[in-house]
Amino acid sequence: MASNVQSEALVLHHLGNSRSQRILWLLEELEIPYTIKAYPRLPSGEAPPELRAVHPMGKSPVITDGNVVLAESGAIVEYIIKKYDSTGKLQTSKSTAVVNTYYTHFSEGSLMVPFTFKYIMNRAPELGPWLLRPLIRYITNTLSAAAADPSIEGSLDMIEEHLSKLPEKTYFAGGSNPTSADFMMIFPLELSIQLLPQLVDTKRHLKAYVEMIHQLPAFKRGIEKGGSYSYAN
Ligand SMILES: N[C@@H](CCC(=O)N[C@@H](CS)C(=O)NCC(=O)O)C(=O)O
Repeated sequence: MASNVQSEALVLHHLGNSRSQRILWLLEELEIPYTIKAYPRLPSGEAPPELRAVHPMGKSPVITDGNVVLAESGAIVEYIIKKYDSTGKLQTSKSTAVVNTYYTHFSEGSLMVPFTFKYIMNRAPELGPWLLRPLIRYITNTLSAAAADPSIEGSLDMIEEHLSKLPEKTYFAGGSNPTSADFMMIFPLELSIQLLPQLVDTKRHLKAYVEMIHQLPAFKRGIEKGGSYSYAN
């Protein structure tokens, strides 16, 4: 084991095809002991009520670690690195720290916001009366394309420019090791490739970055342990 910190009590409360995959990759990078408690999604795709018993938000990821119960993938990533990265392999340097902080928080604070809007718009028709569903679908598709896609496109343009300035095969913050920004950014970049391929098509640095992460042994082990994850094909 790479760490001598006691972490037997660390449990990842996991949903397939979710942001929880970020935490699996991180835990595999650190090679610390942990347990996965997997929850099946409801037929609607929502998290089952059992997750609410772990944390009031009822979403994944959540970790329990001794007395600590922590939700929010960004908070979890920062907590785990702070507590368990005893060899310093996931730390930033002075020159990469600010960029790392920015992208660690940009991921959920900005980039995931329009994706969440798209997800809600996509689900809205099935919640409406059957007869009106085609009309609702038309409206939600229009809103999704008009309100969310331009925002995602702007973010992806910024990311492509950022990555294009980094030497090849470096991580998001510009160093030679992954840092919290990588664990946070991979998920929305995978979503972009899967859901909006037309926006990513010409972004070769972004695609090369995602491909580099997908080839990492720790990332692959995380995929094997997590069960279902359809964003890394
Ligand atoms: N901002 C939160 C979002 C958590 C979240 O929305 N998780 C989704 C999976 S990616 C979830 O649990 N969805 C099921 C549901 O909302 O019922 C984070 O970064 O952890």
